[in-house]
Amino acid sequence: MMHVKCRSGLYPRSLVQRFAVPDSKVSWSTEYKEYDPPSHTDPGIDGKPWADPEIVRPGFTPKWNNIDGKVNRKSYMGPYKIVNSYPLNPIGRTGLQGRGVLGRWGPNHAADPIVTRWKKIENGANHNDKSILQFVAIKRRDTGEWALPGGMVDPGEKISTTAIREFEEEAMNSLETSESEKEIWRIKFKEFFSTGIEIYSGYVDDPRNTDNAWMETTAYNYHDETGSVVGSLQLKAGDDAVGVKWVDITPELNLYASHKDMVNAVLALRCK
Ligand code: RP5
Repeated sequence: MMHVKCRSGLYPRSLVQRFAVPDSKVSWSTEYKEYDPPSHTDPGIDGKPWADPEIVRPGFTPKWNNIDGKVNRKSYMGPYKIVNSYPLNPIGRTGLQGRGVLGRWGPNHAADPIVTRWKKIENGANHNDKSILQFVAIKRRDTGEWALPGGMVDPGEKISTTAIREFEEEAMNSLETSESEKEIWRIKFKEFFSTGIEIYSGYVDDPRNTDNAWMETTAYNYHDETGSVVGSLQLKAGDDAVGVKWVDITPELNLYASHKDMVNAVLALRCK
């Protein structure tokens, strides 16, 4: 995987321009004497409970490449290097130092649910068209792009729990749903969400990545073969999502970060 979306233009939520890194200079093993990226850490993350302090802060002794209390500082990409006290992006240069808007130095772990069904053909017979696989996409509030309804793993949280929680928050608006309604969902979807298949685990080409902080995810596929479980669900955008819909998986699809690669992996699994 090469940096594409985390190597171009202005850094999100800022006026900071990334240092332009050509394809041939992304790898740290390629010498690049002129490399002089700006440093940026969004002031908005300062003091947030989900964010690390500055690296040089007395008393901050992160256990790099380890499980650090409830924070997982291990990378799926193998051991990352620490250079001058700072973790180094395992894929290479991004044109920006610091943490940007990410909370953790080093890997920031997320989980992504890829909920799929066959497209419904409503011609009276109401059957499924098994040549077209659909997945639930949300429209992100920050970039306006369509994306998987994923989110950050809470400290100590089981990753598959994050994937399901995020689906409920972003695609079903669980944060504004009554407890009694949620209890009905839990019974209805318990079995469905226990059948997830891990599709991907690793680095994400996320526009928020920097040389010292980056996104990693585990993506799970939950497939509704008959379309009768979540396939018939009323979707409702919530939390950080401003839209939600079933989307056909086609070659033209354009998604946030490297989500298209994960969706394509599900397509390959289901359409073989
Ligand atoms: C992506 O950012 C992950 O794949 C996941 O979809 C998402 C998590 O960040 P937030 O949606 O919580 O901002 O890299």
